[in-house]
Amino acid sequence: MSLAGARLVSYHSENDGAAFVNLVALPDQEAGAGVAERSVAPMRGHTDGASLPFPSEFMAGGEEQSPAPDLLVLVGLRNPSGTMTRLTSVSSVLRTLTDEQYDALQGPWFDIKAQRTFVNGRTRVGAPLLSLVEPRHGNSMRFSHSSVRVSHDAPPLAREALDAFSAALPGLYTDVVVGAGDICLVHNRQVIHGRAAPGPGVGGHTRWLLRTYGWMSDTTGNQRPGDPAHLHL
Ligand SMILES: O=C(O)CCC(=O)C(=O)O
Ligand SMILES: [Fe+2]
Repeated sequence: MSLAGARLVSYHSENDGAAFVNLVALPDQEAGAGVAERSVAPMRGHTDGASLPFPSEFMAGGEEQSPAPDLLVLVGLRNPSGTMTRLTSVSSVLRTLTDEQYDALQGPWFDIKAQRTFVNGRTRVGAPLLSLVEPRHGNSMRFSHSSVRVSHDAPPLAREALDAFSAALPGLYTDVVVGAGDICLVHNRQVIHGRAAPGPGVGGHTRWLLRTYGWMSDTTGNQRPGDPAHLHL
């Protein structure tokens, strides 16, 4: 993390603030059918914590929750079947859009539901998906196929832009196998990530990654007094 100029961050509202989370196939009996099913399913492209503020929004004040992670860190423990992590740069997707679509993604036209793993997560309403004003972060995107909808008062161009962005993604991924001992750092605003299906089976030799998040040095969040340095609201 420090080689990347970053520090570890976790959120009270996700996994009880755990700094490291197991991405591993979960058994029905322990996790419940829905969670168990998702743990072995493919994930379409997204950024993590998409409903959380951009750093610029947090700095402007009035935000309860801390900014979304700058970095997603995947640590491979085992991946014998070579399940692929799928990555594409936001800029390569944006290049396929018209200027009007690109502008529309920066408008307050989108509602973003909280990621399932965040408890009591609020929907962000009437917000942009693309920000060009994040310090040191260039084109900054938040996105999820399932959690982003156009707001009711959005112009047709907003839907067109969202549809175009979503449709361009599948053709642009680079597949990376995060194997045992690999550490994959993903810029969570400049890169869209997803994965192929880890496939059936629990335990034994099935895929197991650890996931953690990072912030770059100039990103700040909301802390409770007495909490460990990495833990934020
Ligand atoms: O399993 C993976 O490779 C990625 C999982 C992921 O993106 C997530 O849990 O948000
Ligand atoms: Fe993710």
